Amino acid sequence: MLNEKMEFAFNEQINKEFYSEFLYLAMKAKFAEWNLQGFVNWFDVQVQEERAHAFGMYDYVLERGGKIELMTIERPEIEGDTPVQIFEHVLRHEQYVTSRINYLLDVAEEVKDRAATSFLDWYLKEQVEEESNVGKVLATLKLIGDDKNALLLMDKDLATRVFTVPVIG
Ligand code: OFO
Repeated sequence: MLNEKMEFAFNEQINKEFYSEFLYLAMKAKFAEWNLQGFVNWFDVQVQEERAHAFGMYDYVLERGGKIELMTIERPEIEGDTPVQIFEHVLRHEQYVTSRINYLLDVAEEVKDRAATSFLDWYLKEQVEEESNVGKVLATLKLIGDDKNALLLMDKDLATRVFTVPVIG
């Protein structure tokens, strides 16, 4: 059985993972407008990952005998209007998500839910990977600056990213 505070924290985080899916869907459309199809693919993989993160927690709450309370998903607002600014926003967003996973881990510790701690460790490792991936894309974008040919080469490279169903927990 899940402690009430832990259950609420999981439900909030499920909402934030779905919000991440929405945010990246909005960003995907922005890159589609610019016809940067490799970036579109990158965001498409990101969208699928966020959905998997949300469902991972959803299934876990049910597995623990908890109650799912779905919350309203906020309208996504993209901060910025250039690839660099958008990836700066992605990085800020992922750093925020990392802080939220740390909060869930704090709650798990507070209510002495070791099973939840062990489950959430997967999310913490995933956040390290998320921040690192986004950081690399951002660094490359900053490096290429206004060079359109380099941007197109990068776009080609991002087209190769594939989604693999994560084994969560
Ligand atoms: Fe779910 O990791 Fe990004 O937000």
